[in-house]
Formats: sequence, C-alpha cells, structure tokens
Amino acid sequence: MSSQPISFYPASPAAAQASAASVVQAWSVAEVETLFNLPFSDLLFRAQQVHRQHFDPTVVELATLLSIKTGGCPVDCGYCPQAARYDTGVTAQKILPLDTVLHAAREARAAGATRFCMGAAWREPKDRDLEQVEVMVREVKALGLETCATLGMLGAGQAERLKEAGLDYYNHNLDTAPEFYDNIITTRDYQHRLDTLGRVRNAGIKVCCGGIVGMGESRLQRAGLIAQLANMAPYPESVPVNHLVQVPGTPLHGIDPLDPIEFVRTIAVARITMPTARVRLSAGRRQMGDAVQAMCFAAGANSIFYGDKLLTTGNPEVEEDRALLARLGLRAQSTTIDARCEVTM
Ligand code: SAM
Ligand code: DTB
Ligand code: SF4
Repeated sequence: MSSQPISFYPASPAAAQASAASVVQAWSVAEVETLFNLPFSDLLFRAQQVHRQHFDPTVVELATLLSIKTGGCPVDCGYCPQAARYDTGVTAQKILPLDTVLHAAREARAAGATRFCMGAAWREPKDRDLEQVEVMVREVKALGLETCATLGMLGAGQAERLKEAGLDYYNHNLDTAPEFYDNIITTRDYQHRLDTLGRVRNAGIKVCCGGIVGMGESRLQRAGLIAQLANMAPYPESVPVNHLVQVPGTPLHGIDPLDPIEFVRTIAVARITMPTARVRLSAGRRQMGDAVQAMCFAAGANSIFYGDKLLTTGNPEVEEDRALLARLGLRAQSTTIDARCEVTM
C-alpha cells in the first residue's frame, strides 16, 4: 500500500478545475469492470480518495423533482409507470399551470433545495409545449434556484430555446448499456439519446445523464453503462444513478432485486470514473434503507432527490432525510455555485 496521504477537497474553485483537467481519461468496459470486481473495501477506499480530491465529502446537494406533465407517454420504457401502454394506475394529466409549478418551487427552496427539476412524460416536446416550459424555467430561475428539465428527446433549436430561458441542466439518461438497451426500450433508440445529449451540450446547457440499475442487466452491462457515461467528452456534470423502482403493471415488476452491495459498487465506480461529477443517489431510496444509503454516501454519492415524491412514486420524507444527513454528519449544499467547483464556505 502506498504511503501517499489522502488528498482533501481543493482549497479553491481554480484548484478544483486544475485537478479536474488532469483526470480526464477514456475508460474501456473491461477497465470499468475491473473496478467493479475490486474487494469492496478497496473499491470504497479508491472512491473516497477521488471524492475528497474534488469535493467536501460532508456536503450533499438537494434537488427537488416535480412532474409537470404526468402519464400518457407513448414510449415503451419497461420500467416506467408513465408509459400509456402499461396499466399502472397513473392517470394522464395535462401540463401543470405555472402557479402550481412556482408554488412547488418556492416550497422546495424553503425546504432547502438548491435545484428544481421539472419532468414531463413526453417522447419529445412539441414546440408549443416548450413555450410553456420556457416560462416555467424563467420564473423558477428568478426564485434563485438552479433549473433542470427532463422532457424527452430534443429537436433542432429546442435546446437553444431552453438555454435562452435560463435552463442550467437538462436531464436525459442513457438508462443502460447499449447491449442491454433493446431489452428495455424499443420505441426510442440509443442513438436518439446520444443525439439529444449532443444538442444539450452544444447549446451550452450542463448535462445531467445517468441510468437505472437493477433491471436484470449483468455486471458487465453495468460497467458498459458507466463506460458510456464516463467517455462522454466531457462527461456529464450530474450523474443520477437510479435503482429500479418496481412498479406493478410495468414489465420489469417482479424481477429479481439487485444485491444492495452491487448498487453501492455502481455508485463507487461512477465516482472513480467521473471524479468531478455530482453523483446523485436517485430513485429507489425509499426501498433502500438507511444503511445502504450511508454506504452510497461513503462511496461518493453527493446529491439526492429531496422531497416526498419523485415523479409518480414515493421518496423519503424531508424530515427523514434531514435526520439521516444529521446522523451521518452530512449537510446540505447551501449555495448554487457551479457543482464542478464545489467549495463550501
Ligand atoms: N420522458 C422523459 C424521458 O424519458 O427522457 C423524461 C422523464 S423520465 C421519467 C426520466 C428518467 O426517470 C428515465 O430516463 C429513467 O431513468 C427514470 N425512471 C423512470 N421510471 C423509473 C423507475 N421505475 N425506476 C427508476 N428510474 C426510473
Ligand atoms: C432521474 O434520473 N431520475 C428521476 C429524474 N431523473 C427525472 C426520475 C425517477 C423516476 C422514478 C419513477 C417515478 O417516480 O415515476
Ligand atoms: Fe415516457 Fe420518459 Fe417514461 Fe420512457 S421514461 S415511458 S419516455 S416518461
């Protein structure tokens, strides 16, 4: 074992960026799989070293989600309760009025969230849908929150419109490895997702992109997803790692659950391969229990969805999360300075 000291988070944003520049590397799937195969404590040790080089490991970002257009989606994502073709009990609704969205955003801000993410069950937004979202983005941003939207695939010019409205992040997930993708979704290609991510990046919007684990994929396929994400140039600023929430009525309901240790490994590998990204411990926390969540934070997760609802399914109550963070000696990020330069005052 080398006697090198563990580096702590950098003392200034400039130092963070300088160290980020030196860690850019391409990852083969085999290299990522080798990380997955490490003894658990070695994997966590490496992940913690990387985490501490770029972030204060005691700070967690709180992002609140709101479904601004629920259900009735024409896409066939096998995990999703909002796909019209599955009988999941989700009722299709119209886009929410602006005042409902702003009310939710103010509540999220008052509860301590710094990012507000608006999600819509669309394959892609129509131009007239986008007009309404642009107004929402402008007004939410004016509340002093970071803005994020997840609206499906974007066509030419749409990302630029969102950027102009003040959108900070666009969430669009790769969901799984290219080799496993066709088992989960058939009405929207992997390449469509990469095209949308390219449009978002070119428009100057920060990229929030991750996936779901626990859908029956192999470890090699989990490594394939992480390699895809880590090799994006540059890799996403935010990486949501979702644990499948099994919803009755969806094709993936009832499959064998993933070993929780494997979920923690996935977080650690995401941290090591994308050192300066916000790695978000995303869907599935309610089913996970405190001990697994604690391991995820120890493995380098530094962001959560905060608020008692994700889009249509449950998430831990705000008080529960506050208590968990306090028990772990973690605190909420208190400013919205660029996540890549996170330095707490
Ligand atoms: N319709 C848009 C799209 O698919 O891009 C935006 C909303 S969609 C619900 C956003 C993401 O939520 C999906 O890409 C998927 O990663 C995640 N998600 C949906 N259902 C989930 C579930 N049951 N468990 C875990 N993650 C889920
Ligand atoms: C992401 O990666 N996970 C969030 C957010 N981005 C939009 C969504 C999780 C949805 C879980 C199922 C539901 O609540 O409908
Ligand atoms: Fe539609 Fe998005 Fe759900 Fe897929 S994940 S069915 S695109 S809402």
